[in-house]
Amino acid sequence: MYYINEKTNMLVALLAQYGVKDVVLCPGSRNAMIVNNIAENGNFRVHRFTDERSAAFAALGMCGEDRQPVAVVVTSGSALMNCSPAVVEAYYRHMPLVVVSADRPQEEIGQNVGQTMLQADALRHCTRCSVNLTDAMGDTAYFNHRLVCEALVKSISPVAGPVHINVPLPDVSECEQSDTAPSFDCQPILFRNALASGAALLTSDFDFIFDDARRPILVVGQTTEPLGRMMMTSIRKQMVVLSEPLSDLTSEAFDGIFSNMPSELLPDLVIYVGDNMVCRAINRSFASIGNLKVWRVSAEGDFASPFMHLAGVVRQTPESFLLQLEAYLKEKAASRNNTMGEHLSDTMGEHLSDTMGEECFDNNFLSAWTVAFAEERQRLDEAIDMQRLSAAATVAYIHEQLEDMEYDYRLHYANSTSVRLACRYATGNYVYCNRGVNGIEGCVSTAAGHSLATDARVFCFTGDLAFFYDQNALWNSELSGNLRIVVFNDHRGSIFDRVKGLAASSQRETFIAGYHQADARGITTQNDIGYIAAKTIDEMHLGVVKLLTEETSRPMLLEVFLD
Ligand SMILES: Cc1ncc(C[n+]2csc(CCOP(=O)(O)OP(=O)(O)O)c2C)c(N)n1
Repeated sequence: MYYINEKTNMLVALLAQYGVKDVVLCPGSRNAMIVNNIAENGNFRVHRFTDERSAAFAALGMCGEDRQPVAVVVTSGSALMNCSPAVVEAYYRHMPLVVVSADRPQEEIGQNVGQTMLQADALRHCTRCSVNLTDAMGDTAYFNHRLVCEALVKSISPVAGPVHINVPLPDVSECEQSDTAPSFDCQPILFRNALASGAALLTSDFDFIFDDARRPILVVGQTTEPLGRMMMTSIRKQMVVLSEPLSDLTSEAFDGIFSNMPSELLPDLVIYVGDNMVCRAINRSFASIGNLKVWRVSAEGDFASPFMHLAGVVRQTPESFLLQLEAYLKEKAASRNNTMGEHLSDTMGEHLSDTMGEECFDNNFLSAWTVAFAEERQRLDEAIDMQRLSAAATVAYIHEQLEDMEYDYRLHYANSTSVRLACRYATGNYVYCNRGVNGIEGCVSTAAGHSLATDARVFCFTGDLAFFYDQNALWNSELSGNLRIVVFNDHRGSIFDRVKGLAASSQRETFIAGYHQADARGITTQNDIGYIAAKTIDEMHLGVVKLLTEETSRPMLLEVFLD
């Protein structure tokens, strides 16, 4: 007899798929479903121990034989804590001990229900990974699957050690039973530690990642420094790249493409490197693709995919991975070129090698995206009326003027509308932004700090709320003339004008968008900062030229009034 419980079935399937052979089972009713289904499964060597402390040490002893993960399954309450001496020992001995604890549903914790305690993360100081599955299944199936995969992978890589999987479960009496073994269709998330010495990716690894993908997309999130321009240009010739100026000097604006995404632009494989993306629409759009595979590349080997569908993780730095990817794509294009080259004239051959990605993958995919990028560029450029004062016109005008400046500069864009404008109109540049958690509180201070660390001019573009929030950035006599700030003052957080679902709220302007009547003049006077106000398009043009060209010993600020 088997219990039919999705979390249990998924856990048991993944334990087997990740090669767990030995499991130590401890008595209890909350863990009975897991214990029963593992014992019935036939893929495991099962062992009985009543004392959980002893059980966990026994599992540790089994790990010692070949340093493969061994699981111990305990019930809820103090049973888990009894595993802790063995877990601490395993931590300092780098042994892959997998502790699986059954738990009560969250609403019963701390309610004086018997055999309950706060089990989630109870062992976090002495585990390599500690995960707490959610109570719900359905929509959260992907989430639970990712957590179990992550824990099992981290029991052996990059450094072996104990992990804890806490599994809230219903009462066993509420669970359906069946005589047929549950079949649970789930694949393990693969992990490749390409940062380990001598573990660089091989052609065969890339073949494996690309598998039979026809419509691959490389998504590049924020990076700490700009990626090599030549490398990115070369990759773009072979495959579609979605990136932003927060990582890539060759980025193409793409946000708008997602507002009405045609199905022929949807990928079947996403390779995701870097950190957060500014564009949010991409997450929802890709998450909804049924047969998508996502490969994550990061130096930490994190299991992060805002697009879900995680199929594999490569632990590698973005720059090294991309260099290897570039070489792989070139090699792939060249080998195809060689086979076809015999039948082609030289000129044709050259042309072909430039666009070989189209041949390697789906014929039309790269060209469809090239057209989409071009149309989006045209749409964005046409959307700006350069004769009417707006934040977009100001950003576009500044970037036009900056091209003529001979000095070195750095660009900081604050969170909210400003950084979105950067993704549209600052392409070709590298943009700094506090995108780690998207806070508006320190954007000006970060730019001010940067200006103290470089002789280059540091430009900071910010909305009014982010600016007034962080006005103390300017309360500093050390700042000098290389800091130049542009404040877009529309007297509110105007990003909320565009949030669907807020339009009907009569509290939107006052409480949600933080309406105010302040301007920056007083702050600049108090802090000895040069001040320029622009209320018309002509004033903006003059102000920008002054901001870009005037030599001063103290920072300057241009405030563009937009309402
Ligand atoms: C510390 C912090 N508090 C609140 C928020 C939520 N938030 C996001 S955007 C925004 C409004 C920003 O307004 P503004 O700086 O004027 O930019 P705009 O979009 O109007 O150009 C707020 C309050 C946040 N991101 N960070």
